[in-house]
Amino acid sequence: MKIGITSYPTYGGSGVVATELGLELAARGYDVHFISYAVPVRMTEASERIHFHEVEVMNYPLFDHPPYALALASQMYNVAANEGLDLLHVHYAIPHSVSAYLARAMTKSRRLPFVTTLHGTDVTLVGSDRSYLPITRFSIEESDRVTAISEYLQQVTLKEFQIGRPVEAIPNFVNCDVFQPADGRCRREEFARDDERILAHLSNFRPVKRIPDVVEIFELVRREIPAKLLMIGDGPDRTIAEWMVRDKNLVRDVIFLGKQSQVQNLLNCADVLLLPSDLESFGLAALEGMACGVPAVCSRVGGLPEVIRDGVEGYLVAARDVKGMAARALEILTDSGLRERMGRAARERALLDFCSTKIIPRYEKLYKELIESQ
Ligand code: GMT
Repeated sequence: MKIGITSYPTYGGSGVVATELGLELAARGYDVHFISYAVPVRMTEASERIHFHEVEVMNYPLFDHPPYALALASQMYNVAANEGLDLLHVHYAIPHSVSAYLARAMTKSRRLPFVTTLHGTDVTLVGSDRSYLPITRFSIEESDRVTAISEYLQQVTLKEFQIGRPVEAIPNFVNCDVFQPADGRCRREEFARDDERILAHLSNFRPVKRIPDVVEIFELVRREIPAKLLMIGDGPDRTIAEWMVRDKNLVRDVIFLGKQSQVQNLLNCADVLLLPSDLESFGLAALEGMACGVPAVCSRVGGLPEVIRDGVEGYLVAARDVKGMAARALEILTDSGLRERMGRAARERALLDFCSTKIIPRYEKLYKELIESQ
């Protein structure tokens, strides 16, 4: 089967999920064609079954805003025709599902079906903005199949977005062989002394991630115990975080690591992961930490309760309750028995419910049904 995959290639969960899906499918014998404006961040493997087709956007003085959605639709159409794609699978509705809709309409010789996977802000934020709402709703309604990455997002899409068609919840996944507790893969001594605990945060540092809260939680923890904070990722709120760290005299204790592709090697060093977001439709970082046996302290928002159960694989605390999150992090960090129990539970839950071996077959089934129904 030949599958075209489109996502944002930048540092963000939807791009990571789309790329990992492509790599997993290629490993299972599918021919995967990534179609985007840049090579996706986690596309670190090369093989004869993994192809990349760049979308080039022509710039012209008349265009204040280069028409990326149209360039993407043209490239989808070209790749589908030249490579004989069986289907397109787009991640993040805006503008990818609109481009796929156009590519399908342009393909006259046969039907080129497309699947849209919703990731969160395409529905909760961007899609519900008045200017994008009608086109987003339209392209979701017109998709041949629609999936959402959590039950929470499935319900939001159906109810608040008033989508009158089935939306299947297929949770995000992680490769449990790549993400696993592995002694020695991260050299703790590079970041902390033996008596120091390590907290980690992993995101694209957008305002929704509450980066200042991460620093404040760490400050409260640091007042009580020796500790280090690993800040993995980059984005708009890195500057404010760096300023806060200087202002709070924490420069020696907070390490900004920037965008990393092998995040598992760093998560292996962490004793606890902080994810205090205002909203997460899923919270892929929490799952990646879980698979590495790292408990998380997260906000009780969106789809996070589907990933982390309060008191089992970590703790859920009301969003913006910095003191509450610091207290929960301290509980984990000061009780090695609890930390080990939660870490084991996290790994077990990842193995049981979220490994790629469990989730990829659901996408394969969906593709097969879709092709058979054409
Ligand atoms: O959070 C973002 O930066 C946007 C989006 C993305 O494109 O990365 O993230 C969403 O998709 C991830 C992967 O499915 C989920 O793990 C995130 O929870 C979700 N973000 C939000 O809902 C805010």
